[in-house]
Amino acid sequence: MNIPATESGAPTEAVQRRMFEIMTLAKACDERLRKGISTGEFLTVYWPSRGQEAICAGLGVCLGRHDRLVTTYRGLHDQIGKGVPLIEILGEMLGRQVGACGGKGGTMHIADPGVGLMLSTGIVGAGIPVAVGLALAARAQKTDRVVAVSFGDGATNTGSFHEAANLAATWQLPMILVCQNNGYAEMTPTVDTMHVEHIADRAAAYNMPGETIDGNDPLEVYRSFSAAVSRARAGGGPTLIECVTYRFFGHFFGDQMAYIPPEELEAAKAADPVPRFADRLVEDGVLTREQVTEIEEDGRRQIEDALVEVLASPPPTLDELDRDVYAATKGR
Ligand SMILES: Cc1ncc(C[n+]2csc(CCOP(=O)(O)OP(=O)(O)O)c2C)c(N)n1
Ligand SMILES: [Mg+2]
Repeated sequence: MNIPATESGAPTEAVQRRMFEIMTLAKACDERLRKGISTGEFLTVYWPSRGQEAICAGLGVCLGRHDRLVTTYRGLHDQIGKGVPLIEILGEMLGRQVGACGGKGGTMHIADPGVGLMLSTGIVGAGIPVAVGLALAARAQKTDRVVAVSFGDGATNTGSFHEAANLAATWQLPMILVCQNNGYAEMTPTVDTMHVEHIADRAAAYNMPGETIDGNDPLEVYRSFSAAVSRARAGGGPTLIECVTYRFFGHFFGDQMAYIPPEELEAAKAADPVPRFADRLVEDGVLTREQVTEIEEDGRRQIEDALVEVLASPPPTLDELDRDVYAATKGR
């Protein structure tokens, strides 16, 4: 979106409003999906991003349309932030022709290069080397494009992360590595799988800047992302940003979450980043309570409108089976 910041580097009121719109839409979309799945209205698999909305708001306003993003199976909020149309997201999740990949990819594999969402992957850590390639291409093509890659805490234990971080730093690529540390990898607490207190400290091994931030505070996310994007765009190389956050609904929707201490979940939900940001915007005079309600209603309306089209769209036909699988070669 690239709305200019104020002179102090803080987001303008227009940026703050936009961030709240993105967060609200991501929250409403999550709620609608969970309702649809649990009532049997439609069938899909879903790895909920509810609770992590401040991060996608930062991506949404700090990246321009020409910048690129790589995300994961837990990518609904990121896809919304990057501007993938709701019809394409929901269409793909529900396996319909109107989906971003014609309904053939499903929830884990949503891509929309037209808006810069290059890949969502189900292979933990695998998006980071792909982002290195995209950043290398951005430089080779002499663009000022920045590539952001979003991944979890668990992904930073993979070889892919370390190999990619090494190359990104060695080649000083225009990247931001966004770790959404939600405290768990599947059912395993992060603290059981690494001996560092802060994932951002891993950046030091590659001599790149690393920062741990409150990933539930959109203004903190904005400050950190906008500085990293400006640095990357100006040729200053990559940054690792650890956004500390929480996932409210476990690994997948339907996860009983028996491994999560109830008081931990309760405390996280009490600090829900979406209503917290709404309160702050009202307090700061950026929005009125009525405007907050309007934005929430508008988000829900956008989702219902998209769903009408999605549910009217058929699944892919059989002759789609090998389309987009092999490269089309001239003369064949
Ligand atoms: C290479 C690979 N190893 C294991 C898995 C199984 N798996 C799926 S999600 C996941 C946890 C990843 O945790 P994290 O990176 O913290 O992301 P989060 O799900 O919390 O967003 C694992 C181990 C996988 N999909 N890919
Ligand atoms: Mg995690």
